[in-house]
Amino acid sequence: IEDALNKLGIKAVNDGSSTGILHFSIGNDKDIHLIESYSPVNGKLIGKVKSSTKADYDKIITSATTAFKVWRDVPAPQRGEIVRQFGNKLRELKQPLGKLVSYEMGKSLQEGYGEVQEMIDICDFAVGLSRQLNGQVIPSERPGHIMREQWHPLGIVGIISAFNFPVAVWSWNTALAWICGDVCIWKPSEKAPLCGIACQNIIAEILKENNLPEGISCLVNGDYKVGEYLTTDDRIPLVSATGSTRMGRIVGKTVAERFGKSLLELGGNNAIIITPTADLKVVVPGAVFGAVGACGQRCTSTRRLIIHESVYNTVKDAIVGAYKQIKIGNPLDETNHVGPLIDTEAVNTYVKAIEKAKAEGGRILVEGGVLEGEGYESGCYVKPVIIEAENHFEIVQHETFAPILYIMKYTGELENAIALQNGVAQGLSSAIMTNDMKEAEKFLSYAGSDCGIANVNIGTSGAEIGGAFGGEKETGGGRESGSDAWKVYMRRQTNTINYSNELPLAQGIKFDL
Ligand code: UN1
Repeated sequence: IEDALNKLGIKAVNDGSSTGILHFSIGNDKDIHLIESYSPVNGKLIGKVKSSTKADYDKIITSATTAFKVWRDVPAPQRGEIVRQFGNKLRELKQPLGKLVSYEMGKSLQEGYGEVQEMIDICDFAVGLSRQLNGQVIPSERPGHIMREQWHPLGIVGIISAFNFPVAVWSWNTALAWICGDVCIWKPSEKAPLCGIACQNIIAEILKENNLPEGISCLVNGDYKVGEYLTTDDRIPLVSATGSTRMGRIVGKTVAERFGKSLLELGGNNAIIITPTADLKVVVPGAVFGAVGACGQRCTSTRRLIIHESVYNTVKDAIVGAYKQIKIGNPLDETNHVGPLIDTEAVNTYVKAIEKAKAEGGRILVEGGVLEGEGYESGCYVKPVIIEAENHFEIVQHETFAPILYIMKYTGELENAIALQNGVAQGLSSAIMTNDMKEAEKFLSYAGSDCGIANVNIGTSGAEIGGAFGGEKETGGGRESGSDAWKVYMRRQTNTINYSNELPLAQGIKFDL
């Protein structure tokens, strides 16, 4: 990992001195608070990062404000060129950055690389988009008039991201925000601060090489208190926040109070419906990867399987059988499927959730437990669990960020499965496994899944960047990444232009003087 850190320009420190906020001075010494980043892989300290003070924040916001005035003057396709260079740098650094993601956050190395690939993909997408921030021309009801719509940069975009996708979620926001002409201030999760510094180093170098102000990309570190600097600051017109519903409720309210916009990407409680015609070859890897990938810490992780009674036992046996093959261990070893949870607090939450499910009447099909002994010294490795449960159990209604899969039966028609699937407070991702065209279309119809993402014959996780990503209900309603998600990073302006010599009023109103 030292080699990866070196390539990413991070000097690991174990001596109490600080790293981070590389581009802004450190403020008053007595205010210094260090965030320690421990790897869940082996429990070792990777480094310490200085938590931003209010004084740091004030400097940063000034730097961002000045940078915005420069950046908005740069034509959009040229902004795209900067993002293209950023994407190329990520291609070069995919190995070390993917490795750092895996080491600091604990997801498998493959998934760490996959996350960096998502960053590269969104950069490519943003480069193309930088020539397509098109508005519309709208026919006017008045003679000699024309209407049009323009998209202007918003200003400073605040980004609050979670530990589970410590680099990709930032890039989905920032790559789009940049080509839109915005500048960004990012507060990464305090559980993965080194990933934040690595990304900041990469973009800072590119900005420098292009003689652009460093304030185009700013980094602040710290916990929710630092997040509050962003949410309460009316110089920040948009705050994009990814994390728990609890966090989103506070962020949404605080930002709305000052009439800011927020883009919320919150919890999921994602289900796969498995119908009588489902193909087991697709069901098993789809469900298992969905449930145990990133150790159940994706917001798109599969939490529930809703299986038709006629195939219930067959599907259950196949999935339980597949769980026996899962190898749990050091995520940097590519023969392992599942790495650790983020920290021991997450382990406690996992343990408690299993107890609660049992107390509510859940039946354990694959036993869980915290792993001990050689290779598991960090105390963060747990066994993926399968529990037969009912949808209405309180614990099933709740998102637990851990590899716990609840399975349940539906009887009769697909409508019954859809009712279960929609019968939770969250609305992020959903899937149906079926070879029946009518069932697939019904699931995708207005009467089907109520989620932002609805898939057919693939699982709930692993979305491509080209689509808009996000969900309804307690998931927060935000959309980021592909499709026309860019529009949230811009302000829309409607123009009516009169090129006649008269001044006719709209709606035929007469106002003769
Ligand atoms: C998240 O967990 O916050 O669809 C994002 C997926 C990934 C992104 C997940 N592309 O699973």
